[in-house]
Amino acid sequence: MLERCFGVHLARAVNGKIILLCLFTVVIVLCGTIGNEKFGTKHDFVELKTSVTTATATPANVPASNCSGITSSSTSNSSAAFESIKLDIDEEEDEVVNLNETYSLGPKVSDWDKKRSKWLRKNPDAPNFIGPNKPRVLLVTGSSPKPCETPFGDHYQLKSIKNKIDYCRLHKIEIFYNFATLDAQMDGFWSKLPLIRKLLLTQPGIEFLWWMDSDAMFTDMAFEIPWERYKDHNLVLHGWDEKVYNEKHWVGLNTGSFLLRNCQWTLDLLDAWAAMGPKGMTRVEAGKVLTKELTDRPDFEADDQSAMIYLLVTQREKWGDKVYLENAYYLHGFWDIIVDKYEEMVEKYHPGLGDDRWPLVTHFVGCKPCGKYASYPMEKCLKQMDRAFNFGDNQILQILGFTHKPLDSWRVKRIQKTS
Ligand SMILES: [Mn+2]
Repeated sequence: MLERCFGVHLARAVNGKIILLCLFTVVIVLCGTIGNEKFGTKHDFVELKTSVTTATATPANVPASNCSGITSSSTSNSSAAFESIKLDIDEEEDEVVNLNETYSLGPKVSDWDKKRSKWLRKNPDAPNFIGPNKPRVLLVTGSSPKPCETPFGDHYQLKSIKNKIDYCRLHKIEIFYNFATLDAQMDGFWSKLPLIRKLLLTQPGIEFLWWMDSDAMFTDMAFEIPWERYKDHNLVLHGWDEKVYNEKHWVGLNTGSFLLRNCQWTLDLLDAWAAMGPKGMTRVEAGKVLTKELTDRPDFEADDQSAMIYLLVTQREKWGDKVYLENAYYLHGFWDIIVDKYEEMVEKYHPGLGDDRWPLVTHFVGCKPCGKYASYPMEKCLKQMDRAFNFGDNQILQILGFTHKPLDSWRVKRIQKTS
């Protein structure tokens, strides 16, 4: 087919390029992501170690899945497939990385607290607290600028954002949905860093920024974050002190859903965190350090979660005081230990608990409905994502007098009045 379009010679050259690119991408994809981020409460940890070791085939993570651009060397000859490859070639040419430059997230900002206070004084109509112990919060999430590689992927992205809109409306949280790659050097799971920094600097009225992966969904619509608990902290992640500081375990905390305070400390942290992010040699070499230093980490390029653990372990005096590792509820909850229990939860408990009885967040680590590689079978992922969505959505539909029943069904039924 290519021959017909371009002539044999050109087609061969293009084919060669494509094959090289595909091979390169397959290596990146395979190395690149492996089942990152996991776990729920402490008692789940041992049980989960097994799934970590088996979940090692793919890009697990996050937002703009830029690493998932090309699929595999067995890509078909269809014109759609060719189009997508062509797009990637164009991008590849644009992204020239200069390894001699020292990477920076942006111009150094050193007086943010002062500037921000001044701004807040000048803008009393946009206060950083909207009630007692109720900070103004911006939830940030996003997905790849390109259409999903699977025909149903975009539908699941839509479900995911609908789910977040519902939670945020109920809890007076603002939302920012990102489609753009702001910094070509910080792609894949690193793309959230430049984005977060920009948003903090352009929205001084925001007190907390809540990052949430597109593969995470709210499953407790009633649970309110215990903001008061974090009044002396600037970063809140799901995790365990012991797992991070003592064991240096690579899934001792999770970066799929976390809270950041808008202040100078956070800008400094982002700078330190970003050091292992720039793609190319930096990220590859940093990955080797992380695998060597962290417990049970598979060998792949540096990821944001491992880098955060490494930063906390190596510079605990500098950052540790302001970091809260939360495990009293599921700021992030690993889906595989949650999804089979939804029916039992409905029987025994009620929304508003946020923990393993009624998880705040169900995070589909290792599922990639938008890409073609995942650590888990696609069918299982989609079924369970539907169930998680419907479990959360039932708490919204109930207000209207409807419910998804059974949980697997997109259909709704009227709730029968028993009284
Ligand atoms: Mn994720």
